[in-house]
Amino acid sequence: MLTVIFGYKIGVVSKSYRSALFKSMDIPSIMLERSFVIATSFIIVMIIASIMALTPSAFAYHMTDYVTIASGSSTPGCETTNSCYSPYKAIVDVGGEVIWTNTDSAAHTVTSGDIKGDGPDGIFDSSLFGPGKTFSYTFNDAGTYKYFCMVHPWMEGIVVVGEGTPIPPSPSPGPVSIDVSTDKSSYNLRDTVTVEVLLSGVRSGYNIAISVTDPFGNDFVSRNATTSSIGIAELQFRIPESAQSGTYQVIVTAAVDGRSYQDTTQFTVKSQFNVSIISVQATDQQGNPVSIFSRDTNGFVKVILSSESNSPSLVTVNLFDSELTSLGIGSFKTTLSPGRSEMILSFFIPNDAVVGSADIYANAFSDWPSNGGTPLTKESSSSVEIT
Ligand SMILES: [Cu+2]
Repeated sequence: MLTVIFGYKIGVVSKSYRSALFKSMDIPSIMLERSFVIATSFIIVMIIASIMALTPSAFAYHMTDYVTIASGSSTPGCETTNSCYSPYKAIVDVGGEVIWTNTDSAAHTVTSGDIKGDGPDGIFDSSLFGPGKTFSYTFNDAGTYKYFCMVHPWMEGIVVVGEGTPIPPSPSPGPVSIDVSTDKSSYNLRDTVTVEVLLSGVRSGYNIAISVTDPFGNDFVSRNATTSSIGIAELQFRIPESAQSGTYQVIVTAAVDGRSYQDTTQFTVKSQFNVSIISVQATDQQGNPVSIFSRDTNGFVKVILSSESNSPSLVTVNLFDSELTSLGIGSFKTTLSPGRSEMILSFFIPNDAVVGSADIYANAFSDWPSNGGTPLTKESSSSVEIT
């Protein structure tokens, strides 16, 4: 390798160092100048040989180009000298890669498109990348690509790929899709819900209908939001203290080119009642514990609950004989005040109740489940002997 280079480069080096590197295939090999000082040439050739050894792809130098995002480009001014992205024009062959390095102290984007025209064209987009970070993109289609910074719209640059100029084929827009998500899957009362919708495959400025229904299916939120330049629409709302706990449905819709697109998600709102059942017990009418209920008489069940706040509650007590036949259900709808609450419910024990051990189950709900109520606490149970 070294001898070949030595053989034809001696005379060339003195003419153009650069052309020797890039046009060496076309150089006639007879251009030797014997008058040239061999020793000097040898040193130069050795330098060239070592450069080539260090950069084996020297002939493919168009495959990568480097752009620096200039320090201070986050304030206007650099655009007057086309130096926000430096160099302003990057050049690569088809299949080549451009690597941008952010040397500024602010975050920037490298976003394809014409900021003075239609904005982002979707061919490439770094999204925000911070100081010291890089972004790279490989260009597989010849053309001249404009790009800019989404947050500093005075920052512009171009990439020329291959012979340049032919307008790059407009990117096949991806299939249109809509995706909705919430920032959390479960919220407490008074929390703020952030609904984010991504409409991909189209440009910005679409209206998204965002509808939220509560556990009863009633409309809770019904609004429109407009997609940003990156196709995102966002909506925030707060869950009022009076809101129903349970599962909320989020439905988003958008119309694109006469077709409608829809996505759904759901989140839960947790009750914060912090109700617990302390005890459930068979008692007499005054609430004194008993171990026996006699048939054909009234039995009483005392439930003691505790609550941390004023809590609309439905307390139910179910009584089953030893054959799991329901002997009745008692319920009590009230707003529990903070602290302990005690209630006594009565049951008439029918004549045909099965003698033996009967089970008592106590529960607390925010309302009847058929009205959208949800459990406030775990079920509690005890037993009583039926005679
Ligand atoms: Cu920027």
